[in-house]
Amino acid sequence: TSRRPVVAGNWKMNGHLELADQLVEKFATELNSDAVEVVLCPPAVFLSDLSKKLEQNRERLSAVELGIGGQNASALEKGAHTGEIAASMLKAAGCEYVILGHSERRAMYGDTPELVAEKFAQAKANGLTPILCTGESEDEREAGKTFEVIAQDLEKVIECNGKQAFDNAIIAYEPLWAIGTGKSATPEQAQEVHAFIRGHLAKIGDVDADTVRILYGGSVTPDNADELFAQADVDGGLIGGASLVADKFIKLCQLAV
Ligand code: G2H
Repeated sequence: TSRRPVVAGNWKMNGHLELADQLVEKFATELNSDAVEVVLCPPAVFLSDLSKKLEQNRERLSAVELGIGGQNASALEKGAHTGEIAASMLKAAGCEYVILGHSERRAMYGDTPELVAEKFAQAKANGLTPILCTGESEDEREAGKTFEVIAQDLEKVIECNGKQAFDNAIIAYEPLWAIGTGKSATPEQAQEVHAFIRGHLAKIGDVDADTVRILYGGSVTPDNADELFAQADVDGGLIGGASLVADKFIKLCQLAV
């Protein structure tokens, strides 16, 4: 099976529209390939402007498969929820994707496996492709619980969304100890977990697990990406820090081709 790789930039609470200008310029002149799906996930307030920018440059970017995504979405449809953003609003702002359950949200903003599964449902209902993040902490890895933790995240999503939940979804494996630490997982460590995820999906879901893209995230840089992306079950990356530097991000997109 050939899975088109995905390289997604998670800007987190960083970046500015000038970065988007730099990226558009680079994509137009240095990528010229639709063999990789590129996703930009800036802070939500930039989404509409970014979407317009891409539209204005549609001709120049015609060879590139480029989309935008949110970094989070509400588990609810609408209503009195100050500060929240509905999946339908992300869609209206031009998003095709949304990152869900990033470990920073799980650690600091109350994203439990159940809540993430409900967000996933809202994303799906509004035509967004969820990029579901999952991964173990250092303690969990040392206690031999890596697979258990990840299995629980996947199972909750299926419990809440049905066995076909992952038919149009992306998974990002992000070991917590590798996030923003400069200490990436080794290619072997990543491959082992990615293979587990694919196998587990095949077991608990009713989708062709061979078609599901599984990204690696956690301190990916142009220096370590080549080997990570070369692993059989690694279908690209979710990039934090390096997505904020246009030169590095474009390099990562090229490496994924
Ligand atoms: C992991 C990753 C992007 P970084 O959170 O989601 O960030 O590449 O900075 O480790």
